[in-house]
Parts: sequence; structure tokens; C-alpha cells
Amino acid sequence: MVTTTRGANGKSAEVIESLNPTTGEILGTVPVAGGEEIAAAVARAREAARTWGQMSFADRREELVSFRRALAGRAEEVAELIHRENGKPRLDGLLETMMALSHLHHAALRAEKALRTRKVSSGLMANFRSTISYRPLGVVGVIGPWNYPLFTPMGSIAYALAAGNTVVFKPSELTPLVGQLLGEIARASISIPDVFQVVTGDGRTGAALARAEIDKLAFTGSTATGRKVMAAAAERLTPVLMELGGKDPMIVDADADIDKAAEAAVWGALTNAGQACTSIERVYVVESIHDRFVDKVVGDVRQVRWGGDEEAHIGAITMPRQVDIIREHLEDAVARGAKVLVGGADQIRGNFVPPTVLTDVTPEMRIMREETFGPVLPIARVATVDQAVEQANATRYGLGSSVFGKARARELADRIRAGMTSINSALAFAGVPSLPFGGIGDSGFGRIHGPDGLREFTYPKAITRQRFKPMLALTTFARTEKAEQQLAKMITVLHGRGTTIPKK
Ligand code: TXE
Repeated sequence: MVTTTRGANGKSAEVIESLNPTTGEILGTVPVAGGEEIAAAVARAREAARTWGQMSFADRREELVSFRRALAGRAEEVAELIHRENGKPRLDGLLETMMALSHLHHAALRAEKALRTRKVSSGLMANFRSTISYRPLGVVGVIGPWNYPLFTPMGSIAYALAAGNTVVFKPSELTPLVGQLLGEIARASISIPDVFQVVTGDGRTGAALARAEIDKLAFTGSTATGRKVMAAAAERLTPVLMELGGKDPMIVDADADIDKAAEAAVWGALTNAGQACTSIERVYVVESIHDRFVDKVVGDVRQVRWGGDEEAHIGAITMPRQVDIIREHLEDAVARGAKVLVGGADQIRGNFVPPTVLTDVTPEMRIMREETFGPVLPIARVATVDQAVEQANATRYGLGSSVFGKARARELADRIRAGMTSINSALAFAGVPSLPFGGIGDSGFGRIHGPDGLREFTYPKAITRQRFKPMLALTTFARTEKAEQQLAKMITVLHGRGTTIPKK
């Protein structure tokens, strides 16, 4: 919540109060940075980039190992803060910290291999030696969300730093304290100042960062805000990486292990109270196993504890506004004929939404088309698995997806139009650090994680060096008629005489 307070100098200054979504308690306040503060942070980052960008991979790795160790040393404190500020169970906060550490480790370890200068063939220009190297961009701005306040931004931060950039990070206004703590840990563990800075604020601060003199912006958030961010970045032609929402499908084929598929669907849809861009948001099950799958899902979901107590598997919805969206999606589905088997809109209490299972859902329902971002599992019955693929692809989103089955699983995975697919599991792609993470369509573009994630924060630099004179001198105004004849001959030898494939 943004409030105005009087600062020590008597000037009024806006601050954000960070609230615990479970209890409503104020956890702390942070300043709202404006354009001037952003410009100053970016200028400091630019200065730091001169040193950081010139360092060897080994030296940067050493610094990032120190950062990782410092973060690991405070893992329980970080997890506790994630728990309090985001509302997820403490164990999930710890799991998130572990995943963030894995990416920091992976990025630091693999940067040299992914980005080292490599020689490429010079083709016909054999008198040249050609190389590609990957140069850091300079200063990267990162705008983060609140659902995974550490893990998600780390997907950009770790890879941008390891590739030789410095970073200015604006955490979500709903989880600014986790961001600040990360900044504090970086300051204490990285020996070069301002390599990683944190600026707090709301959408206005984000917009100022998008317009600032940065060299790339990595944004995670909603598709609607992503469009605004991209428009702001376009003013300076700043390249952007967009990690936006999703409506991830799961397809369950007739030969799937039903128990495992149900277990994965329940975890994939309900973990983090469904507040993940790669949550399972729709399930398509072939007719022959539909009822058995639904029975198993219902049994499993009844075991999921929800609420604000220490035993809960899923906690509060972090953003109060989201509760209304979830309620609207549920009401719309029921009004159009969906059946509620567990949970339901009438059991919503404040910021807590019960795990909910729906069947008899149809493609026109909002719950099957728009991002719900809640602990909801709508299950659709399909006649054939091909129909499942068709319906899974009938969306503008394309982030993650999941397929359960045996004989055709790989084929189905290939046919789903999405950046990532897990076969016989849910969300597993996010845990494999060497796989690129990102989407297509309304889910955004660009990739974090793995070698692709490292290259995302660099520009390819092409260098070609002439080693000896060419046999045929063509790129000079002193070229001869003989050279022209030789060139004509060469074209025929290399590319033929114009024969084409006959029409069928
Ligand atoms: O996102 P926003 P919100 C989805 C989810 C949710 C919806 C809205 O469906 O219901 O997004 O969430 C900053 N210029 N996801 O409102 O607005 C903002 O301060 C620059 C999916 O939190 O996109 C915050 O730091 N920045 C998602 C960040 O953008 C601006 C994760 C995200 O805020 C800005 C979270 C502007 N004009 C929600 N306006 C995922 N992909 O994982 C806001 N921001």
C-alpha cells in the first residue's frame, strides 16, 4: 500500500507499507524511488559495469560464489521473510531459496562455457579467421513480481551478472522487503560496489526504470503491464525480455499412470496457491480414464490443508485484488454449467481461497481462457488426445505445459505450442537450470536460465580477420575482367544452372 509520510527533512515522501497477507500486519516500509533516484542508481551501475564487465569469468565466478554463500548462509531468514511477505508456507519459502541458489550456482559455473569466444567456419572466405564472442550489454534493469519474489527475479539477475552486466532491480511493491534483503546480501558479499542494486517503488518506479538509460530490461509480470513496459522501453529502443502470464495446460492420455498424473496435476495447480506463471491452469483428460482421474484428484485435493496456520500446504493469496478475479472465474464457470467437486467460491474467506476442483468445463468459460492465478483445477473431458492438443493450443498464451502418457507422450509434447513442456511431471522444466525458461505469444519472449539465458544478456560480437590474400580479388575496384569470368564460373559450379524441382 502506498502512503505519504513526512521525511526527516520535513519534506513529504511516499513510502510503501509491506503487509503480511496472512495477518494484515505491517512488516516494514520502503521508499518509492522516483526518476532521479533511478537515474542515479543506473549511473552507479554503469560505473560498476566498467570493472565488472572487464573481469575474467573466473574472477566474476569467485564474486558470485561469495554472493551465493552469503545467501545460503541466510537462507532461513530469507525463507521466513518470503513466508511473511508473500504468504506461502515457510517450507515453500525455503524451497524457493534453494531454487534461486541453484540458478546462481549454475549461471556462475556455466557462463564461461556458454559465452567464450568460438571460432566459426568462414566458408568460401577461407582466407579469414572468424570468431563470435558474447559481450555484456552493460546495465540490466530487472522488474520483478511477488509470487516468487526471490526465485523469479534471480532467473534474470544471476544470468545477467554472470554474463558481465550490472543490475538494477525493482522488486514488486507487494514484496519489497525480500528485494531489499537480497540487495543487502549482495552488498555485503560482492567486493565491487553497485554491481547489484535494489530500488523500491510501485508501477511508476518500474516505468522510470523502463525509460532509464539501461541496456536491457527483464520484466516479469502480467501481459497487460508487459505491453506498457515495452512501449516505455521503446522510447530508447531498449531491448526487453518479457516473462508474462500463462494458461498452462496438462494433457492426460489413456495410457498415463493415473495416480501419478493426478498427483502432478494437484501439485502443479495448487502449489503456491496457484500463483505461478507456470501453474497447471487447465487439464484435458481423455474420456476412457476421465472419471478415474477425477476421483483420484478429488481424493488428493481433500488432503491439501489451506489457511494461515503453520500446518497449511497452501497459504494466502498475496494480492488481495486477485481474490476477486478467482471468484469471478469460479462464478462464471458455475453459471455456464461447471460442477464444483471440492472447494468453490462460497468458501473463500478473506485472502484465503480453498483448493477447488471443477469438472464439466467448456472452452468459452473464463476459467479455461484467462489466467486465474489461484488454487483451482478445472478438468475437461475430451474424446481424443488430438482434441486435447487442439484445445490446449487454442490460446494466445504459450508458457509451460505438461503431458502424461506413454506411447504418444513425446509426440504430444512436440505438438503443444508453448515454450516448455514436462512429460510425466508438472513444472519440472523450471527446476532444470540448463533448460531455457520462457514463452511465446501473450506469455512473452526471451529466455532466462541455461546457456540461452546467459546469451540473452549479451550481444554477439562478430570478428573476422584476414590472414592472407584471397585467390579471387573481388572486393576491390582494381578487380579484373578475368575475375568476373571466374566468378560467373564459380556460381555455376557452386549453385547449378537454374534447374528447378519439377512441379508435382
Ligand atoms: O502485475 P504487474 P501484478 C499476473 C497475474 C496477476 C497479474 C497482475 O495474473 O493477476 O499478473 O499482477 C511493475 N511500468 N502475474 O499487478 O502489474 C510492478 O511494480 C513498469 C504473472 O502484480 O504486471 C511490479 O514490480 N513496471 C506473473 C511488476 O511490474 C510496472 C507474476 C509486476 O506488476 C508498471 C505476477 C509500469 N507501467 C503476476 N506497472 C508471472 N509472469 O509470473 C507495474 N509495474
